[in-house]
Amino acid sequence: MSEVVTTERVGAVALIALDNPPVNAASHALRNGIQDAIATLDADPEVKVIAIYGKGRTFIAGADIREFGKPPKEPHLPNLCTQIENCATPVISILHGTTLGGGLEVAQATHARIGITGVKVGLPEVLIGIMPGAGGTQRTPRLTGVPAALDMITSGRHVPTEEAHKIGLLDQVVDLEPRAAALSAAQDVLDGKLETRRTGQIAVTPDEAAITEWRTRMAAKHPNLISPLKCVDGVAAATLPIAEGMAEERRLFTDCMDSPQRAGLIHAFFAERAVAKIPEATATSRDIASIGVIGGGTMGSGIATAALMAGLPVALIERDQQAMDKTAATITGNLDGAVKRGKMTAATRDTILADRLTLATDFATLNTADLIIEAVFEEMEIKKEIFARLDTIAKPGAILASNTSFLDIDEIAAGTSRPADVLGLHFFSPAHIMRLLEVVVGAQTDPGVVATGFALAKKLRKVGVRAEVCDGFIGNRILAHYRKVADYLVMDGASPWEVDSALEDFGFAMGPFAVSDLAGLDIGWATRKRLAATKPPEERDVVIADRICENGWFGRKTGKGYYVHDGRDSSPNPVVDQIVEAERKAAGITPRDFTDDEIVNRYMTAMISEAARVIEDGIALRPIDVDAVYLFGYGFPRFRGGPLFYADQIGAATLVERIHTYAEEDAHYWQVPDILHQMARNGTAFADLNKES
Ligand code: 3H9
Repeated sequence: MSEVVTTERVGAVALIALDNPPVNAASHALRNGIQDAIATLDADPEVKVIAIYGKGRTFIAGADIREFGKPPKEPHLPNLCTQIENCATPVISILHGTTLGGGLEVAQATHARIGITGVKVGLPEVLIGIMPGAGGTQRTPRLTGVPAALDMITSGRHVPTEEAHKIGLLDQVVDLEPRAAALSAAQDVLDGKLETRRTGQIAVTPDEAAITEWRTRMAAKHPNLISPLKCVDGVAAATLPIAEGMAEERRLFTDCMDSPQRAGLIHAFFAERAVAKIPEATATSRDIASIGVIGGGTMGSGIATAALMAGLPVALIERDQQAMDKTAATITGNLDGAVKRGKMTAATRDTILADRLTLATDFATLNTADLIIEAVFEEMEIKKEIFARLDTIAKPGAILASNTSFLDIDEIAAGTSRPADVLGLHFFSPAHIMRLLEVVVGAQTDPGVVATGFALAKKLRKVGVRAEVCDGFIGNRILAHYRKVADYLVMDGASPWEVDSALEDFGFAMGPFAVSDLAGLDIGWATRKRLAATKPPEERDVVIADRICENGWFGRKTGKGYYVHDGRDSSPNPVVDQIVEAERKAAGITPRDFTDDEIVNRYMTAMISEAARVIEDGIALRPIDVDAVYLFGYGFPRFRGGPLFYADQIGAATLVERIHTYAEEDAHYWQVPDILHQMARNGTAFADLNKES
């Protein structure tokens, strides 16, 4: 008997129970166990119905993703599904939890599906760079029709119970425990009350118009991805007899599996989960039942909105009535947006605003808050003053957090009598939407406080990533370094729009100059002024952005920056060409051409170099943490897995070679990080460092 699959006989009914925690993934052991159980039970003349159900939190949540990329072991899932469908004895399945991917495909191959109230079903393969590969593209349209199948398979969305029943994926919905549901439904089959049928024998009504429409939609929505179109091709093959359609699905599925996009997207899936594995994970976290926020600007309002949406009461402190009114309007606007996006009802928004949000000017309002997040200007002196005041009013055990994006948390903590209760919680704008939360751990931060930061991230449905103290922590420190290379490329001959377009083709939603225009050029201008005195003399001077700012052009908010903005349309600002030309002339540079590959290679090599130093300095726990920061906070293309996953695709030796070549032009900027040298020498990769912890 298999350890993960057990069988049980109750009269003429045979039950197959799956027990492969945590999510009953269809691992080799599980597939083997089901294959043996079905073969044995089908051969037993006394068994009249077979019912498969899952123990634990879910029926099968899909193929075991950890097995991808390794040599596949028999029985393969599509063959197992065919074996189930062809079984002479009726087989039914009981679906609960999240029945996804290969799990739904197994269920579709059974002869009837019973959903337990609350079950969500879906085919999320497209989200990890593949497509359903065990009959999902063939059997779904047979059960739901072509348009519903295309919607599910190309979006990967989790379909709720009622809808799944309505579109034909579930035959019955019951409110029972899985084993009891299995026995009850099996009895219904015996009593002729539940019809069983082979899905593969159902005819599909062809719908060429839907196929064409989805092809166009997917090509427009995901220009860089291969799997969404493969999903459509798979569904298009469902009008073939089942065996032929399955063969076509296999061919398309293999193309996806062989693509580097699959590896990148699966790395991103695991990155989201790996970052929670921190040294403080076992520390006892503190209860957070109420939150205080200081400052109602864009960040403070966004943080308050995120907390309110997660069900937490928030007290927000502003300077005066006018500022409070502005904050109230911003938070209301944020919540209106959530209503528009279908994230909450208008009634919930009204309740939140009436019952959960308190606006005040008096710091004493925060004396009952469990966690207070300061979100004011990035000025050390102002922050210190606020923390000193908080120290006098916050209740014992309250956590004091700063939303600083680069300042020294230890210096802020040192100004209080309770440095162990202080940490950094660096949110990303807009804070109620962006998923990243850097949890910045100071030298004296209590492990329980760190664990609470991660618990908060989870409650806010964010991805918490542990960072140690340095200027800019993980994300902004790396950004401050590689962003310079975009300016160097422009000084040396590329135009800002060539740089943007090359990086957008690589997969970034926006290029660096378009991002600068969006963020506001005045922000970078102020930072450059602040850091001017600390700039090493060897560092190249690029003042193009300063010259643009001197015209009063700060990007989108002033209508002009690198681009001229007209509503949603942007076109290159011709004056920028003149500024660039003048600056090149002043620096004695003869411009040269850069190919898209050259632009991407320099930009990515710069990003990887600083990311490597962040690992070297212990600012991030592992390379996968840096990947998560970039995936969830900086718009890094998910299908590329993150900067250090991408670095491994290039290889340390090639990166070292590239840096040496670039250093011939600028030896100050282009220096090989020690860790990269070592990897090149030892033939190791960043992935090896992920395994070590
Ligand atoms: C597929 O089925 C292909 C077929 O069409 C064809 C094949 C031929 N495999 O997310 P959680 C781990 S492709 C291995 O924290 P939740 C996860 O890493 C697959 N491991 O819990 C974590 O491990 P750890 C299609 C998996 O309650 C632990 O389980 N299916 C898998 O927030 C708990 O996960 C999918 O893409 C897996 N398939 O969410 C579903 N799934 O504790 C992917 C999870 O060590 N999974 N783990 O960090 C999910 O969407 C969510 O995990 C789920 C649970 C909704 C199931």
